[in-house]
Amino acid sequence: SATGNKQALISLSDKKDLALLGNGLQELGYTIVSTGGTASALENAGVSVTKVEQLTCFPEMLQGLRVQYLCNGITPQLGRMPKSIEQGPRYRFEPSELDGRVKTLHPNIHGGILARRDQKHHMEALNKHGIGTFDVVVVNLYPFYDKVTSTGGIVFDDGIENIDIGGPAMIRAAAKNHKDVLVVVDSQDYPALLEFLKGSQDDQRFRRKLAWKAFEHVASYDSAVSEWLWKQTVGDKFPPSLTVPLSLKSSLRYGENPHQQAAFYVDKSLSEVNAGGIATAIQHHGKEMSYNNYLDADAAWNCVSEFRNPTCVVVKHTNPCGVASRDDILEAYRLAVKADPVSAFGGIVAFNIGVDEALAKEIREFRSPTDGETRMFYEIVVAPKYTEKGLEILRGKSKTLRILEAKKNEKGKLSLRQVGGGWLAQDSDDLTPEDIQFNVVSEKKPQDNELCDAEFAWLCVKHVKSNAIVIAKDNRMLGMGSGQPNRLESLRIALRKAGDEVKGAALASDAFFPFAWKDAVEEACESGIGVIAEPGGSIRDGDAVDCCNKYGVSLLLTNKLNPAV
Ligand code: 93A
Repeated sequence: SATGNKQALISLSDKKDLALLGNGLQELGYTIVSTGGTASALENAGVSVTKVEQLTCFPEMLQGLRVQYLCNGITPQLGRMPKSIEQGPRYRFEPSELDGRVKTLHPNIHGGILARRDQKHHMEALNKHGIGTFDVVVVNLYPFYDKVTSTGGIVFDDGIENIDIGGPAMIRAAAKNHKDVLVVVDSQDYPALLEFLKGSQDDQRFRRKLAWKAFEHVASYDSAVSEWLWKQTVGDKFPPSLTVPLSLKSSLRYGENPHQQAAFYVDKSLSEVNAGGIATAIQHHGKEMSYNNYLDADAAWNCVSEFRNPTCVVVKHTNPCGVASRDDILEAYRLAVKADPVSAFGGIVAFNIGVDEALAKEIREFRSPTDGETRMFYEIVVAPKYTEKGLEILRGKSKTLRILEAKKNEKGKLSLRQVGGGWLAQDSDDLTPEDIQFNVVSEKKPQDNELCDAEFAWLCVKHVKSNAIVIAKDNRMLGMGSGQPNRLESLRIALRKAGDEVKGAALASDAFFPFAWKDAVEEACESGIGVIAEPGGSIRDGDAVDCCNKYGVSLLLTNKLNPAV
């Protein structure tokens, strides 16, 4: 640098661990250059700073004056300042959070980042203009994603103001010149950075990895901006913009089969505040998660999250094979396993409430209902939380048992599926029982408890692979049939599993009964099913109604039909 000191450029919106970084760099003899807010925060932490303005000989400029509107005196909203307004009960000024669109966009900054240290004429140019080099650049960006997804949303102008321009420019410049400039965008990398600077060895791999991460940070930022702008253009209408920002979470040992390589990517939304779902689950114990483990855990977590009452779901090969809701979660757990103890063995157990000592003991001790002797064995337990004691007991169950703590999935996420050469996209299926109006089309009207059973079976069948049939009663699954190429076969499997308990139970089917209606609906009625719930929409619906009338069975149609039918 001009002073001969090593220089670090720091400009951060998220000031987490800034004191650690600033003090660490200062101790190592770095001169620290910073933008307004970061400089103040550093000074407060006792670090001496040079302001960018001192280098650029320009004030940070093009400030956005902002104002807080008090609409109806209650709802505060942020926006640009309307012309000629007085501060008063309706409008209150807010100190500007974003100081200036042009702060670091200057040759004295970018020259110092981009100059090639091995090019004589580059260094001569810097000397001529009195520009010092930067060895370290630490930047994170305006919290665009948090702002535009914050509850209530934000006004358009505020979204625009939150698009960071100078930050990405510095990150890109430093990442391009990573051979000589260390670029850091994640506070988790501060300790590694300081360690590296303390050492005497250079390591281009370390630098490249930081540069890779930097470009990834900027790319997902730009995706978030472009998606938001697309939404501002078309509203929430389909099709959405598909620049889903993904980041590598981990390499997996193998894929679906041992000869396939595999990795796991997370839907990265720059903020992890709301991020839920299996991708962000914390693993407290057990063997490394495999590709199939993730699929199964996801299926179990998605299904159990549907229910409001304390519920246990057991999944095997991505299908729920046992589901039960009870006030007493211990009982729910036992009933869920009992639905199909053979499949439950080696399966995934998910709860929608916390696992405490009593539940953990039950999971540890419960013996297979098949022989009454063997302790049940599971691959994974998933729950929203665990007590200390609960965790300790589960850890003691087996070394391998994967214990996951998951947060609820975000609603309204896109569901994507790969096909050869492309991707299919659809809205996620977020319908709740309240969204569904069962339409009674049979002579027999269902009793309240039958209606509850039908709703329960309906929530389960959504998570069973098609062709899907679920039989349920008294808030528990009695049997299910899945994945058969014909519905009748799925029905027979479900009936067989339900056994004698089928009398008066509810049956849900994930699609209408087509031509085989006679066999399927008739077999269900003959077996003693009390109520059938299905989407309807077959040209033979009338036949299904007649059949149910003949047996005195209630038939409910959800009428969630393809608009083209
Ligand atoms: O407004 S900008 O697009 N223009 C700039 O020149 C600029 N320089 C840094 N945004 C700019 N920044 C951003 O300011 C950084 O990316 C960082 O997120 C933030 C830090 O501001 P402060 O230090 O004032 O809190």
